[in-house]
Amino acid sequence: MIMKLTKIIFSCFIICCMTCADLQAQQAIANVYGREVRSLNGKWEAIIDLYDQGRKNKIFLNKKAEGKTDFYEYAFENGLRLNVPSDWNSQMPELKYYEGTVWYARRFDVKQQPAKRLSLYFGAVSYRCRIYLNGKEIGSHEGGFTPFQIEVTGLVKDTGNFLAVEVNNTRTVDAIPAMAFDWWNYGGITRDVFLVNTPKVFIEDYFIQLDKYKADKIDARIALSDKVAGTPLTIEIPELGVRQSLTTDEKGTAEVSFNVKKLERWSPQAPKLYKVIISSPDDKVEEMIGFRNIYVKGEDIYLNDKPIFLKSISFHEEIPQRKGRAFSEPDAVMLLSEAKALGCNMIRLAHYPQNEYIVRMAEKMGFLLWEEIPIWQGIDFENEQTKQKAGNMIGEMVMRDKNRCALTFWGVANETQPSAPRNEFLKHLISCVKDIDTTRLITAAFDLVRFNRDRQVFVMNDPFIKELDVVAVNKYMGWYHQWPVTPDKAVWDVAKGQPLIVSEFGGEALYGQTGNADVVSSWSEDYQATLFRDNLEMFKHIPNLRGTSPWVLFDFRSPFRFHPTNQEDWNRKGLVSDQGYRKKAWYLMKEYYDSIK
Ligand code: GCB
Repeated sequence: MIMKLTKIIFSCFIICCMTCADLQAQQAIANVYGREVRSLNGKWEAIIDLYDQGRKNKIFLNKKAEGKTDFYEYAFENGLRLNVPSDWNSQMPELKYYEGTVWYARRFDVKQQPAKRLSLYFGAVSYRCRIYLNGKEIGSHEGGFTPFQIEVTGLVKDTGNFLAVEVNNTRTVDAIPAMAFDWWNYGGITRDVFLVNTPKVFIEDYFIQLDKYKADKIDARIALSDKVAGTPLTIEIPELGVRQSLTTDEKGTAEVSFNVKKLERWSPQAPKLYKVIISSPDDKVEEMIGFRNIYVKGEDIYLNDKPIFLKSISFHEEIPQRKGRAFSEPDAVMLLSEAKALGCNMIRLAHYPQNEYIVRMAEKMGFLLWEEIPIWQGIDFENEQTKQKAGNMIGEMVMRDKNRCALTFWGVANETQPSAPRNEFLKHLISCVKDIDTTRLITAAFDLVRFNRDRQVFVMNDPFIKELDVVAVNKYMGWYHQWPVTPDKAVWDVAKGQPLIVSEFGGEALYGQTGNADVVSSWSEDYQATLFRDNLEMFKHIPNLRGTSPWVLFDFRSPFRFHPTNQEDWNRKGLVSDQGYRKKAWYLMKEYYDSIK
């Protein structure tokens, strides 16, 4: 069952109001890429504001000196220009490690149509921002990886609008992620910026998917932007001969379930998508949607009623050769093609919601997806505000991607230690997800598996796993952990009765480095290959293993990693180097995945 859309929008809105005294941005419209949009991407003017003086000095007013006595110690014009979308770190050597505030600004003209509504949409701004239009603050947002929008109907002029965005990526203890994390703290307007034109009353949201267990029943819910009862809506799926009529209730929402014949279900082997058209008297939106069943029974994960083994891989939203964030469709093709070549049927999008180009392209190319928010170690689970923020963030992620049938897992955490506040926090996240979507599998990755010497087996003790559909374990045998027994004796007794995924394993190797295949510190491809061979052997002794996800597809940039010759700010656990060359372990993994039918 899918929950009421009005409730979704409402609960997210309430959370926004609770967590921030400022004008909070709104929940983004469903399927912005299927709307009438105008891109505001391109070169923006920028000011680096290390000491946070810009707000105090109201530089968003962009005043010009007049008369004899005026002067202003700033100007956006004729200064630094930064690309949007993109991180700032990769655009100037001085900004490589920058953490602080950067102001972005641009002008635009727009003819506001009388019968329309206009909104500003941001795919993501990292990490927090305030938005100013024509000298007035109109919204703010926290969270570097999820979209938001701000309605600007009536706030724009036909010509010469001045849009300024104050972006800050300072790490703080109450943020998500918090003070330390193993990836680059990219700042900036990292995803698309659009002006979105909609009718006055528009189709704000919809959730259309196959019933969790039935192969021929589609459940659909639609929400209008306004609480207007009696509005006729239609859902069409021309290829299936579907034309369903609905009428909105007093909340402006409508729902229907209907049966379909000859539906071809989406799968990694045949990623079939159907054109779905949703219309109201004033509005029409369409997108490609796939249909599939995914559920857990005992220790198995079923896709379209057949048990499946997840041949997964992780990557960060980063193009290593460019040393910057991925933000475009070609970037998505590059990252995903390498995963395809490896023989994967799933991607664990590490460790935060990645851009929609990646998500949509992954679905088209036939990858199941695991998506998570950056609840990555070191989170302040006792902070109520952080908990509310995390709930808001996970809500924004689920809202954006709930119509992607590829989405299989909502991940609620990575490597957390048991405690009452942690449990409460994660339960809150699960309930925020389930407020919107009860059909996907809930998971979290743990790093608590230990070898029990008395029983001579690997075990894990975290009662929280009972809250999850699938248990995931990050275990770095041969890297952070020495082998207590030989890999052929490494038997696991972990999460019995539930499906288990080894969601991370691996070790570092500098591409092209040869060395002793037994010596960890050789940082060689040879040792990395040994490590993979050993882990693949161990996997035979994990009875409930239903998927593996090596860490990681590409070497990625991380200030965590400062070994002068082997790392130089790179985490070298990639199966592929920063220059795109495959390491020896890549071929072992490929062979393993190809052997699993
Ligand atoms: C982990 C983390 C991942 C790190 C990785 C590593 O357990 O989940 O984000 O990058 O280990 O390389 O240590």
